[in-house]
Amino acid sequence: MNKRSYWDIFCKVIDNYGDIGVCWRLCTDLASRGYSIRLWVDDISALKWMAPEGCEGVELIDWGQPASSESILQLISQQAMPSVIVETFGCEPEPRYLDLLQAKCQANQEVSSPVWINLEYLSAEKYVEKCHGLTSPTQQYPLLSQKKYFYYPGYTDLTGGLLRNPQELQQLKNFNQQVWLNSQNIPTPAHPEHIFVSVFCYQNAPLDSLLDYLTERPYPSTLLVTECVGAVTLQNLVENHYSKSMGLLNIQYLPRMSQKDYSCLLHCCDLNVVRGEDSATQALWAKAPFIWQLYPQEDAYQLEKLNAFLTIFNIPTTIAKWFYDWNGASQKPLEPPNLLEWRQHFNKMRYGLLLQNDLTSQLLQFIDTTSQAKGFKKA
Ligand code: TRH
Repeated sequence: MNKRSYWDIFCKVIDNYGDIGVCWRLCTDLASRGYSIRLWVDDISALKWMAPEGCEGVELIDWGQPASSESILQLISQQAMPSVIVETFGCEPEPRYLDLLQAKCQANQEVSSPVWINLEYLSAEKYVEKCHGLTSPTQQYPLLSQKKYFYYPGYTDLTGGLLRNPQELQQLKNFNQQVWLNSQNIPTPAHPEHIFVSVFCYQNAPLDSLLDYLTERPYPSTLLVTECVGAVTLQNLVENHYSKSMGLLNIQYLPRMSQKDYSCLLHCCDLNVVRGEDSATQALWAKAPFIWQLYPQEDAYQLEKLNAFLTIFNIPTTIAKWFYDWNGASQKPLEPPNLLEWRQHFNKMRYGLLLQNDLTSQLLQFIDTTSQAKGFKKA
């Protein structure tokens, strides 16, 4: 695809940080491959700490601010067509934007119409393979694009893959962990059996399981608690139930960090507790095993998703019990994690996934094939 043409990516922040987290990761990955991106976000507040330095090649459009989106729309009316429109998680792009582009197509039938993608949520469920690449007619905007394509991330070859920025991963392999820990004021105890555990979770997390394991561990451990709603739950639990029985556990509460620093944290730890879909995907690329608290849904639907994930990777029962515990289907008693065994299993999983093409590479290929199929003219 011609790198001179640009992409418009739309994001609506529903709650938490996952929507904007995934969008930002996709944008920076595309920018690092030389593409120009306009990211339309209806609430940019999280990006202030997630991406304080911004990213060359990614222009932010504050879609929630009528004044700024108005002036941007005027600008767009004078510019060339985007080559790709990505609406994330069915968020529906700004209608005035679509009207403008459609009017352009009407005025000049020679103009290249963009490929319209709907990027969906990640799941290991079977339906993902069936639905990946399906289309739906864009009834109101036939001149702009006759259909949009559903793009499903996933864990198998028949899906759209997982976000994994090769350049960033290479840097993470080589970065100096000690220097990074020092920069975050995280002391490293000298004991050879000391472990770092990170936790990023929702407020209903069963943190007592984790605290029981770490306070009973016969060696020093440091629990690194990220800034999240679960941190308050943890603080209350420690004050009310564990204050006199901390054993060799040290707890450190961390401030909000950038997405890049959060990835560094995942790469420094011996066990990561993650939540939602973006942190769980990035934990896959770190060297440590992880426990995943999925985004809680109505009727505990997250358990369906969890079952699919555990099945696809053939996760052993001892590990699976911890995953169930963290997703509202506790199967106590839990055995303390055997980190060596856990690590071997997660490494196998990781090696298999690293053989697959990452999401951005696959998306670029998908767009190229789609553009050729519909006689797309390069800008
Ligand atoms: O915040 P989340 O719970 O997001 C959720 C899920 O993605 C869910 O599937 C979605 O439906 C819902 O949002 C709307 O968890 P997730 O997906 O891991 O996103 C967190 C993002 O925050 C991720 O990009 C990592 C980033 N992050 C930082 O940048 N700094 C930090 O300090 C921490 C803890 C996270």
